[in-house]
Amino acid sequence: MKKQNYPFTLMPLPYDYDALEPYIDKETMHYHHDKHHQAYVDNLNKALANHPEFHHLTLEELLSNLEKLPAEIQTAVRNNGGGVYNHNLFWLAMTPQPLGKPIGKLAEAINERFGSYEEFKNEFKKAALSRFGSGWAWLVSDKNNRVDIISTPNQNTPLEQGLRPLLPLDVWEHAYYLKYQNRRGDYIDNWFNIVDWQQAEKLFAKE
Ligand code: MN3
Repeated sequence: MKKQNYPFTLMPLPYDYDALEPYIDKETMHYHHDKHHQAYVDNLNKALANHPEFHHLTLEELLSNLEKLPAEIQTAVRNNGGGVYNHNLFWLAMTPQPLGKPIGKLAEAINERFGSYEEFKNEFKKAALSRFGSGWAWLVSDKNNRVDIISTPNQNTPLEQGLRPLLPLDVWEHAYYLKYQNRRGDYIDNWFNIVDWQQAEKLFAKE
């Protein structure tokens, strides 16, 4: 993910809008990326417009230091900065050329923590299904390179908890409702087919 600072711009999709069919449909990708993601970008820029002292900060720096921002823009930056950051990661976490399972050091870490890839998937699905309302499920790693699964409400990021995001799953209804309606479980099962494990491994290996 390219490091950006103010004014933030919408990251283009790294593949065509229909590239993730049949698991994620083209219409959903258009609304999700062109409307929802764009709105987070616009509202983040609006929140920061009158605060030039923060214009040199990257998204990661803003989101890792929310408590240092003026109280009146903290919520807007958490919601919209998180919205920009999480969706950037989300597009990169999927690929039309999936490997099908974790690789390298990350595969080892997942097996160590969860026993197997299948068990990891069960736990991840549980976290994604039990997120009440809108939010995200995540595979994350901590300072000691131990992996875990968490879920966050709204657009909150793992950065706030000092954790490194490796794999995000958007479980807001806007991510799946056009194709799956209320069937969040089917969306999650299908999503595993297009996970970019190479990208997750790259994030895990990053110093
Ligand atoms: Mn979304």
